[in-house]
Amino acid sequence: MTQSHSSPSAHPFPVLRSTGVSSVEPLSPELLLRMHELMVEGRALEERLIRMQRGGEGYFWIGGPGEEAFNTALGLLVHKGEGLDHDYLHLHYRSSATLLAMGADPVDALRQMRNTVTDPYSGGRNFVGHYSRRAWNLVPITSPIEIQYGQAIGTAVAQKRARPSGGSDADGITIVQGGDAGTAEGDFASCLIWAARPGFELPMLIIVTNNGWGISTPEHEQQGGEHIADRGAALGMKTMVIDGNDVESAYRGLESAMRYVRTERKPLVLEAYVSRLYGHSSSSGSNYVDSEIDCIVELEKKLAARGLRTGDECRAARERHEHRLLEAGKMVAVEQRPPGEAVWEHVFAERDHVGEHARKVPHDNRVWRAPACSFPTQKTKN
Ligand SMILES: Cc1ncc(C[n+]2csc(CCOP(=O)(O)OP(=O)(O)O)c2C)c(N)n1
Repeated sequence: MTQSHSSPSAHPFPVLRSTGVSSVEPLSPELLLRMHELMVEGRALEERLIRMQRGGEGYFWIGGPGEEAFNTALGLLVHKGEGLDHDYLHLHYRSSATLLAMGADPVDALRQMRNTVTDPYSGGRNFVGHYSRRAWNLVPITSPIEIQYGQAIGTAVAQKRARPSGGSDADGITIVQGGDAGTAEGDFASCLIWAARPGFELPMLIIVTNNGWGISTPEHEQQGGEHIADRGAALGMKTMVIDGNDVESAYRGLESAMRYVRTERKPLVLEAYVSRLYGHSSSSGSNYVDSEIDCIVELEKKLAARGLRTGDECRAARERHEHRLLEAGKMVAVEQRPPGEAVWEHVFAERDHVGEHARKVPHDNRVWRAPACSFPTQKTKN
C-alpha cells in the first residue's frame, strides 16, 4: 500500500508491515523478474559477506538483507551519472542492493570486506558496505550515522541554484537515506529545516528506511509520533509512508515521489517499512531472524501466483548467485592488501575538484599534495 498525505491525521493505516494488500498499479512481468534476480543476487552477496566475516576474512559485517525490495527499486529509478544534472546519492551502510541495481559488480563488495587494494570504493580502507563512486554522484557512505542528512543539503542547494523551478522529469535531485533511530540526531532536523525553507525549497528526496530497530532499541520505545515522516508534514513538506517490503509498493511509491521532487523542485519525506533479517551487524551475531517479513519470500509468492517463476526456478536462481559469489570469494582471497607505506594515500582528496586551483591549472596537473610535515607525531616515534 502506498499513500501520500500532507498532515499527520491523514494516515489511513496504523500498520504497514503487512504485505500483499496492494492497491498500486502492478509492475510488468519483465520488471518483476528483473527485480527478483537483483534481490536474490543482493541476498546471496550479504550472506557471502557474513560468511567471510565469520571465517576471519573481514573484521566486521553490516549490510542490508531485508531491504532488497526497497533498495532495488531505488537503484533502478536513480538517474545515474556525474554532476548536477544527475541524482546525488547520500546512502547508508545497508545499501548494497541499491548499488547492484545501479550496475555495481558484487565482487567489489567482497574486496571491500577483505580490505584489498582492488576495492574500488576505499582502496581497502573502509568497512564493507561503505560505498563511494564519483562517476555515479555516490557520496562516501559513513559509519557515523546520520551525517549524510547534513551533507545532502549541500548538493541539494547546488541543484536548486542550477535549476530553481519548473524542472522536468529528467532533472537531477538529491536522495538521502538512513535508518529510523538515527533520525533522533540533529542532522536529520537540520536537513528538514533546510529542505523546507519557504521560497528556497530543495529538490530532495529524504528517505527513512524504518526497520523498527536502532541496534537493540525498539522504535516504539523511542519515537513518540505515529510516523517519522510526519515531521516533514509539520514543516509543510509532502510526505509518504510505504511498505518497503513489497516490490510494487516500493517501486511505485519511489517513482511518484521522485517525479514530484524532480518536477516541483521541492522536498518529500518518504518513510519505508523494511525488515532487518540478520540483526544489526556481526556485533549482534548476524543470525537470520525468522520472525520478520522476508521481502524475497513475499516476491516469490507473488511470482508463483502470477505464473512467472516456480519455486524450483527461484531456488535455481539463488544457487546460481551463491555459486558465483563463492568462486569470486576464492579469487578475492588471494588479492593483495594495501602495503604499509600506502597508509597516507587517500587521506585527503588528491585533487581540488571545485576550488580556484582547479579552475586555473590544466586537468592533468590538478594534484594537491599534502605538506611534507603533515603528521610528524604519527609517523615517527618521539
Ligand atoms: C554518530 C553515531 N552515533 C552512534 C553510532 C552507533 N550506531 C551505529 S548504528 C546505530 C543505530 C542506527 O539505527 P538506525 O538509524 O535505525 O539504522 P539501522 O542500522 O537500523 O538501519 C548506532 C546508534 C554511530 N555509528 N554514529
